[in-house]
Amino acid sequence: MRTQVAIVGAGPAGLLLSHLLHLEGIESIVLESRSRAEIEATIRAGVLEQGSMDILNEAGVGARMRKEGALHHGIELAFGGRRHRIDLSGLTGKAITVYPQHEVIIDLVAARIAAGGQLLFEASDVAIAGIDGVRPTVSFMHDGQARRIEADFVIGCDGFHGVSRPMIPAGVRQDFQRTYPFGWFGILVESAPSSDELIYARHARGFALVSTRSPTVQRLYFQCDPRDHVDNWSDDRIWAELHARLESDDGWRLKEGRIFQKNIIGMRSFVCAPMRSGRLFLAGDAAHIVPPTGAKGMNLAISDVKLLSRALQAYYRGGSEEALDRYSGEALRRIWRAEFFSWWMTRLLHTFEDASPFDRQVQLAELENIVSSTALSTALAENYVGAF
Ligand code: RFL
Ligand code: PHB
Repeated sequence: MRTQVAIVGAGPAGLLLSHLLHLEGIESIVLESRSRAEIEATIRAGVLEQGSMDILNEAGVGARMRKEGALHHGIELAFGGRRHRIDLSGLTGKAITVYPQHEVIIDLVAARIAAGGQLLFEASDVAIAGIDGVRPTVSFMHDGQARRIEADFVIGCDGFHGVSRPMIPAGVRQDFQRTYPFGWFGILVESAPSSDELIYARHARGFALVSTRSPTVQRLYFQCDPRDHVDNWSDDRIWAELHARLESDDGWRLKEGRIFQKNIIGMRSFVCAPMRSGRLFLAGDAAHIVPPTGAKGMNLAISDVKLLSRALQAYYRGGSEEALDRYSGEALRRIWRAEFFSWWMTRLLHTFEDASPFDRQVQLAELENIVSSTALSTALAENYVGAF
């Protein structure tokens, strides 16, 4: 098989890149190891920055997001028994949309298929070769047959555990990382929303987050031991923990409902630089990971591929590799700012076992400072909505 751009991975990065290239008349093939049903049902992110919404709208895949997504103009920070609103729109002129990642995936898959795009699901043994030449290849197994794609470029959009990043030689690549000594316990609940806006809560027992998926399904998280098991957490224990962490002086109370999914996720910060080796480019989680506290992961994947699609467009229009040469540096500048914000929000809101009583008081003082200063609230809001 022959194509212009071979894309490994059908997450938000790979699917959107393929669609953006298609809109510019550039041909691509997307290889995905999982089935369509699986990628369309995996519950992950929920928050889209305005810039991400703009990109999805411009790409013509935003109709359902505009209809079913919930526009949020603020978030709340809860600590010391009180909730404090950060007026995202008032402070930045921008908003966020809560629209689940798997719905973005459903919309992108439908758009690719409607446009006659080549999407190969359940591809296994994916191997990339020849990235130092002008005709890199991707070989794989599909429908019991060994297949090979010859392309001009290979784009690794295969997430943190994919096969692309290890292709960048160790001598060239620098990995920056930090793992956190806690994880998030996430649940999906059948109930009406407890709050009109997301609540990020700092409590002596640990962090908690009240998010939403739809008018009838809610997404809640609480800080936990990353080695813990969901089986250790009965529904009653989960509700008791969430009520304790979200206790409030003003009579507000979290709504309970039927819990129909429980999972534990680890937390890490990670950046690989450069995001390129020869004709191989990385985008999204394949190159960088943020802890979910800043809600940045899917947004970074979207902004990476926007940049990369423009660079590929410049190449195919005029043959110049200049924009491709600038891709890694330009993407990394934005990525590091999001890495900073996600690390900072994580540090601000979580309980650290080794924190001294002094550290805990300073953490509370920092939160007090943020909610009582327009300058500091604005800085948080600008980072949260991605106003840079
Ligand atoms: P993905 O989504 O991981 O997609 C990679 C795809 O590649 C496939 N793959 C392969 N295919 C072929 N061959 C191989 N060898 C392959 N290896 C892997 C995989 O099956 C998969 O389909 O990466 P992508 O596209 O870069 O997108 C990144 C986002 O998914 C991720 O950053 C976000 O989900 C992170 N995230 C959040 N981001 C936000 O912007 N806002 C949020 O509110 C938010 N909340 C979250 C999150 C991530 C979470 N988890 C589970 C880590 C909340 C959670 C709980
Ligand atoms: C989510 O709804 O899954 C979500 C929202 C905000 C975050 C992380 C995850 O910071």
